[in-house]
Amino acid sequence: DANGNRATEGLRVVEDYARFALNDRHLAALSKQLRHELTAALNEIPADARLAVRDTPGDVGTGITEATELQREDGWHVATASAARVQQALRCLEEYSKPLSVELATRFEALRYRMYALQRSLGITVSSANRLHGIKLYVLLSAQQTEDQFRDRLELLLQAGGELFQLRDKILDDRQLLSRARIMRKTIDAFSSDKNQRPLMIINDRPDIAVLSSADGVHVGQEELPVADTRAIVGPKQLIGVSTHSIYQARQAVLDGADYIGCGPTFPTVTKSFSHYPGLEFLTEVGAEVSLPAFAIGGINRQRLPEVLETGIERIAVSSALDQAENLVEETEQLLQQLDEAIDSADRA
Ligand code: TZP
Repeated sequence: DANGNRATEGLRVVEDYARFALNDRHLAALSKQLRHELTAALNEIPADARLAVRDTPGDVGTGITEATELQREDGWHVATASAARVQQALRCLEEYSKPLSVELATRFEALRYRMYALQRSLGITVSSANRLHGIKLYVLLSAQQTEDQFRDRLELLLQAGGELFQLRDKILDDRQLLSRARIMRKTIDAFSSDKNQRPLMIINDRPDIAVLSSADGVHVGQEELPVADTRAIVGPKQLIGVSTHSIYQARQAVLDGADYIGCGPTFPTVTKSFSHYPGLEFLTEVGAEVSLPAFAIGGINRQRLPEVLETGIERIAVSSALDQAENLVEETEQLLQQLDEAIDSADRA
């Protein structure tokens, strides 16, 4: 009875964090589903039997408190402590159910595993929001030019305020790609020596190149390595981004441990051909239920940006808009300004 209360109450605290602090409908729904399934499992033990053994005034544990139980820095620490308590309570339920029913113990065990996954998704959502805080423009760079031209272009983009760059080139051979990635690392480091403040560098598709070039992350598509295998290569610190083309893929990426998602293609684009365009409707779905950083991608330019922002997605990834720009710096600055203004007016509203 005590552990049933502990676990369901703790789950409600976690759910409220997802719902009210993160505005994350997906994670709030998963918390609620878990809470309801836990209640169903607890109902295997009749409610009157549970109430009959309840003796809160006589419980020797209610008076045992540690000072640290009352110290919580912020809402996130409250949610984390609750998530840990839910796991502990589920473990107690599992162990003490064993003499009663192995089947019930197994149900509690399965719920505990789901709680671990939920805790991870919540943790990554919070840490990614911090790591990508304020980053609204994600620039995809191909590297067909000479090394000097590539470096010059990146320098211009950095001066224009670019904050996140992805090296994406499907034509260069491995050695050329690695060499461009290392140039990218050096150019960004020369621009900003503060490791915690410098613009981020992501490598498309290739965790090996991301490691060898000390990139800040790697981006994978639905047909590339899964997140868990990518993580095994790049280690715990690098960001992992995942391309998603439907709300199901977006939800799955959150559960798989992605640090951010790309969502598209939004509009037809010259950069890549697709048979299906999930478009603005998909962005609206993501905006309504996923709080993990999400970048709209595909055919986005200054003219189309307002439609994208109306979906609730505040971040974009662009390639051709800048490739086709007459003035690269001006175009980048204008895009950044448009994104800033939209977020400022949303904040005011
Ligand atoms: N995935 C969907 S669209 C795209 C990728 C990699 C390319 C970028 O689109 P655009 O139109 O060049 O900005």
